[in-house]
Amino acid sequence: MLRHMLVARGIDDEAVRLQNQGRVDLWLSCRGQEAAQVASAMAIGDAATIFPSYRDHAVAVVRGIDGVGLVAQWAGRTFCGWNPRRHRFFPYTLVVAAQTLHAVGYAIGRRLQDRAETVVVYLGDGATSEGDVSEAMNLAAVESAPVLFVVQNNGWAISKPSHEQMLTSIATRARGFGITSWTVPDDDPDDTYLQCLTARRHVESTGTPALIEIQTTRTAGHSSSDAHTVYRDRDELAAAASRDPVLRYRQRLHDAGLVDDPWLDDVAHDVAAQSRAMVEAFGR
Ligand SMILES: Cc1ncc(C[n+]2csc(CCOP(=O)(O)OP(=O)(O)O)c2C)c(N)n1
Ligand SMILES: [Mg+2]
Repeated sequence: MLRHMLVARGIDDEAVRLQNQGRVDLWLSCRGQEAAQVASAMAIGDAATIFPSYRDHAVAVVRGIDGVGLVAQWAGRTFCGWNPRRHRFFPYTLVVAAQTLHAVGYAIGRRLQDRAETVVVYLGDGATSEGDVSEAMNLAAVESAPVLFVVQNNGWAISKPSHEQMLTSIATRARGFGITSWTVPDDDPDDTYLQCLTARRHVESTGTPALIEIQTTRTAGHSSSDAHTVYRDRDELAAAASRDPVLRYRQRLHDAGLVDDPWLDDVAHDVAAQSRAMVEAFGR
């Protein structure tokens, strides 16, 4: 998990630099959400088909997609920088929440083809304010579609705080559709992994949907076109940065003797190679 988190952070940082240089048109950073994304993706494993939103770069990294593939769309080179079938990772969906309907429809379709498979869809807290998500959850529930909804609740839909979007939690709302659900704080990647594993096993063993709401914090703005310090409290942002999940996990594993400096150097070498490839592909 730590390797994937560090690689995702490196790709994100390089994408931000390329955007600042005008080489990439737009970038939506996942900075701070790496633990939520990597832990959930590792728990989900390789077999399920994933329908991502537009910010799930660390999930993509777990699925073997590299920085060049991830940034290609945002540099206007392609509609999708990877092979969705080979990676079992569908193209990013920028129409907020639409991927939830794609996921449920896909799961039902695969069952009709006698090729039932577990499907996972990633979405944000703001997406749950869209009617599409209510339709998707209800359809998944009544059709017993094996879909795991993974919600990253970072507390914001651009500048709209979660508490102005809903009066109860997303996990509670899922139960209203008859969907089993859990809420997990993503402070600890190991806990998130275990909770997501429970959710995955529920979907696999019952063939019914489930929802996991991961409470996370993004320390970057909504996009490279956003000035989030206009609407976010600076002290809260500074506190979040000091609890950075990537740095804390690295420190914890290092202190426990689970990773050492040569291992970290090896990961840094991978990160540098990805950065060079991205600069080569988009930097001129
Ligand atoms: C259907 C639709 N409405 C509005 C938008 C503009 N928009 C893009 S992202 C976003 C907020 C989504 O928030 P959330 O689901 O919490 O995801 P986050 O950006 O926090 O990861 C909005 C309103 C859009 N892309 N699609
Ligand atoms: Mg959000």
